Amino acid sequence: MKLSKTQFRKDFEQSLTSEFATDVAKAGITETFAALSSVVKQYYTQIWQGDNQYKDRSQKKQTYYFSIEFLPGKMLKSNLLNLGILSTVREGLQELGIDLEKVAQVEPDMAIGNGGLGRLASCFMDSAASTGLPVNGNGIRYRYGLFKQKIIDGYQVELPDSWLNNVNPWEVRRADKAIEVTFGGETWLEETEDGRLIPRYRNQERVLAVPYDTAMVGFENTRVNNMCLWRSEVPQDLDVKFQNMEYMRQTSMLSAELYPDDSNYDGRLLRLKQEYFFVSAGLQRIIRHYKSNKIAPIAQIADYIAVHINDTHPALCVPEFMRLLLDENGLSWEQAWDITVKVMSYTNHTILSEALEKWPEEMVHTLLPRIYQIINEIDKRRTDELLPHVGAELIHKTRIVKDGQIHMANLAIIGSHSTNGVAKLHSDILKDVELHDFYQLYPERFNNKTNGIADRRWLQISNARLSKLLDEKIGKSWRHDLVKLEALKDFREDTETLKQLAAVKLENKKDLAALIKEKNGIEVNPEAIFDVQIKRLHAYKRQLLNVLHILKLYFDIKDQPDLEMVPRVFIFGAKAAPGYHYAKAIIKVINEIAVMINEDAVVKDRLKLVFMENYNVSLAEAIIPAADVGEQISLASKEASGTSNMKFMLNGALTMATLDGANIEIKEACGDENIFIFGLTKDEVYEYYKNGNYNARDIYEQNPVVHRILNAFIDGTIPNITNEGPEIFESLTAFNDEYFLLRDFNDYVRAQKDLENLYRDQRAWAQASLMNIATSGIFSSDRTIRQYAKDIWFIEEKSEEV
Ligand code: CJB
Repeated sequence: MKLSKTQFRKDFEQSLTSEFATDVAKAGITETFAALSSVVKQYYTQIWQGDNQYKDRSQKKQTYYFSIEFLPGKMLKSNLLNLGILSTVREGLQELGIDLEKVAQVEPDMAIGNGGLGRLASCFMDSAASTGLPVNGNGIRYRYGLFKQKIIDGYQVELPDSWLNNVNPWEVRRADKAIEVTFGGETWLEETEDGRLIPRYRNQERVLAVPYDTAMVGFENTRVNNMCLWRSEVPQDLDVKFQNMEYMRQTSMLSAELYPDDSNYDGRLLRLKQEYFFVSAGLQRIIRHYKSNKIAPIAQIADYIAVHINDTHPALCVPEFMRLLLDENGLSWEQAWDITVKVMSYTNHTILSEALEKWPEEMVHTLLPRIYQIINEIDKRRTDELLPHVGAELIHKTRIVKDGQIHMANLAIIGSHSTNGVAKLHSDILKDVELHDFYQLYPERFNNKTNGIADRRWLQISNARLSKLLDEKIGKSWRHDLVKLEALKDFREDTETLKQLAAVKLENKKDLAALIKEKNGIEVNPEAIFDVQIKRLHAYKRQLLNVLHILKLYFDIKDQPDLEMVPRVFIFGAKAAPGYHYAKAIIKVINEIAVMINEDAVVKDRLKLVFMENYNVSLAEAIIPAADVGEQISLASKEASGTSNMKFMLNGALTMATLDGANIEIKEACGDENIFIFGLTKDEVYEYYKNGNYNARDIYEQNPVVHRILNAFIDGTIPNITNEGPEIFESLTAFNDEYFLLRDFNDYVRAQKDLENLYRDQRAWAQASLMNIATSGIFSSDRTIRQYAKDIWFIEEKSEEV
């Protein structure tokens, strides 16, 4: 949009006056943020309304992305950038003596997601709007988002994230569009006069779902999509017999809290209720909109909408959509099923068995009686249909209802036309191993969509220095099409550019060093290698392997106090699920090792270990631009894709990686010489599984380096880990090291040595860094979302002329 500084200042000052009865001189920082965000919202509401009208008028097919998590982070700068007014507003505020960066800090992170899955959903929201694709989010407006992590005495302590305390400036409550969702009670089928069976209900629990819409503003275009988040409330006309505090409590609990488990199935009734709550409300709203717009008869709805099931959490979309078509719109089973499969598509994000959702039949039966009937009917009809053609064993293996449980992945695959993995390797594993039975039955449904990242946030906003340098070198076209970064390759031999790149990195490292000093009180040397592992704490991600290597370096120094090495700062950021004991033990151990190393005078500047508390999107934005190395060291086959790996690459960090997830595609893109690869391959891991011949204890006994490092966990070398030390020691020795850390240790040390050697050659390092940036274009989520649009959803981009 077009905006002059004068106009902006006028709008902003007016907002301070009219909304807060104050002025620039007197306004506090919270008021300043509120006034500014209110102005920004006014700027985009017209575009939003216009785009809504365009969507209604053009009646083009739209996608609804159902996700139980979103992780947008802060939105102020992102909205300013996408509206094309970031620098105007920055300068306008400057003239008023206000620092935009300080104001932006006030906004709480919108953290209604746990990690990669939620962040991907938000990258997709940004990319869909920015590419002009009509994709709308559908989720839950949790009152409390992901917990805030405090580190106290080295331990993780969880505090509530009451992000809505100061109201959320971006959302619009749409009370008029509230929808009722029902649970429990009894249901039976009654025959109508024309011979149809329709369900009757009694004693149901009624909940009101109120939508809160948030604009997803496209980058310098006229597209604004919607992220609809549902809040649970008590229906106003509730029967008096239900009007009690317990009912109120139960109802508000539905959207009270995000489950803090990442890649882990919890199995609690409230979670199942949450799943049905946002699925039912979302689908009802879609159908209501479709009908009120008189788009076409309901039987044609598959030509106008696509519904995406992001992981299995919204898999109830399948039976709920069936229910709405059958019971509320009078379609036949065959018609309804045909439409449902056409409308639905599903993404699998993990092969970890502990993440596979399986709900006890009894629970589903009691909570969702009609849905339970429909699921059973789907399962029965499919079995009957396949039986003449397929062996009973294959049918059994792929059944939705078996062993007293409802298998949600099976439901999502059977009830949709597309199942995709999130990186090539992961999609292959789905086809060949994890979902092979389904692949045999429905090969045409399986496809890959390698993840991507919203490069606007992860480069333009978070790394202004690098963005500016790129503009100077290759022009600005990369801002609209990330693949244009390829042009940077021409500067690979240009000493000036390499020096400038290194200078940008150094400045970013100085900023991060200042932040570390402020938050952790630790002085780090910006000339050291900044080696970073930031992600959820999970055994398969192997933060512990990184720790073992750090201990090796520490003992090397202790053994040879004059050892010459490139100084390193190891930086961690990670939250552990509150109930994940082992992960919390690792956090404690990292913090105790940090004290041990950072306070050891012998170490001097050579080694520093920093655990940054409360890792979230905003912290990632501060850390990634300053990283020299990104650690992506999961056991091969376990990390479906990873997305921080792409963010590091885009910001010129080199990757230390196993051949897992999207690391493989990163390696293919940047070239073998610009990445550090180590460890078992996926096939080697499977070979061990097959033969059962891995023996971690042997490695501990036979490798003196490993022996000494592991002993440090139990012999008092690392202080204050009386409980955690033995737990970790035993996981690696007595319990045979589930994620093969000891097997990969030597090769990891070797790769780390290679990395150090390359860093000694600053020119070669800068060249490798440049090649990473230049080849990162394919990891834009603009590319990913376009592939979903073309191959799965069959939706079109809005052309700007309309
Ligand atoms: N993932 O964040 C989650 N939570 C889950 O429950 C399952 C998977 C992650 O999804 C990301 C987005 O696809 C992947 O990049 C990541 O590998 C996966 O662990």
